[in-house]
Amino acid sequence: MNKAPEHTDPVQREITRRTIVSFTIFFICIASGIYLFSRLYSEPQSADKVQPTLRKVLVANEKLFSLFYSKTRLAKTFKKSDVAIKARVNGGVGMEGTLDTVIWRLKVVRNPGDTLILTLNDLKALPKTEVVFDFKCVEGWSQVTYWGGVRFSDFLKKYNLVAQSCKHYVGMTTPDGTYYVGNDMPSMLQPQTLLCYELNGKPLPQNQGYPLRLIIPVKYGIKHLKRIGTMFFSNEKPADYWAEKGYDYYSGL
Ligand SMILES: Nc1nc2c(c(=O)[nH]1)N[C@H]1C(S)=C(S)[C@@H](COP(=O)(O)O)O[C@H]1N2
Ligand SMILES: [Mo]
Repeated sequence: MNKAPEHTDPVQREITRRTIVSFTIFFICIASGIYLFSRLYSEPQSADKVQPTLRKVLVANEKLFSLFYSKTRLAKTFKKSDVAIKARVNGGVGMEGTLDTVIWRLKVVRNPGDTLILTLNDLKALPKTEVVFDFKCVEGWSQVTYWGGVRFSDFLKKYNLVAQSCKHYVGMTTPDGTYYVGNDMPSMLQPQTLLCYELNGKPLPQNQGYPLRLIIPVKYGIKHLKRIGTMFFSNEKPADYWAEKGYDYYSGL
């Protein structure tokens, strides 16, 4: 009689064939996903606490993004009316106690054994630049904030730090040396990067880096070192607090 017409119906046969193919592909994808995931997570972590494969991806990203990086590309700026009423405070490493500008000095290591020593007034004597931008923390929050200080590139020019500006990196540490960051020179020379001494037109609060902090809008918050003590220049990547804990060294936006 009319038995099993689906075996001979070409449409039905095609549907069956496609269903089998789809499920096979589906299971292959799931299986390879599980395989790759377990391989990645069983990789021994290297000294920087990241699996070597993930580190390779971060390094590749960094190379790719630095190809497109331009010193003239600006971070998006905002109007002062967009500024958050209360600037959030985050991260207190190297911020113990209060700091007095009677004793504080900025130490600029021009070369090993040759350190320029500056007061806050020396920096305030330079032209002031302001920036209102969206400050982003890797923890997942962001806030429009308003900062003022000396453009890093103006500072280098004023103090004739020409040879230093040819180095690949700038390192900074808090006076007690417990928080430290390294930033690449192209990002430091970007015109919105400030040696910053003001928040909302007033001196920085102690917990936000008084008397001097870095503001570098092309980077995540981890790179904006608060309470600068010492600054130095080098062709090797300076030590970096969060990079040592596995975060991306570049941390660009
Ligand atoms: N000295 C010092 N600077 C620091 C940190 C820190 O712990 N110590 N934390 C960083 C992080 S993770 C962020 S998000 C910003 C926060 O700056 P804010 O307190 O002005 O919001 O400071 C950065 N600079
Ligand atoms: Mo952060």
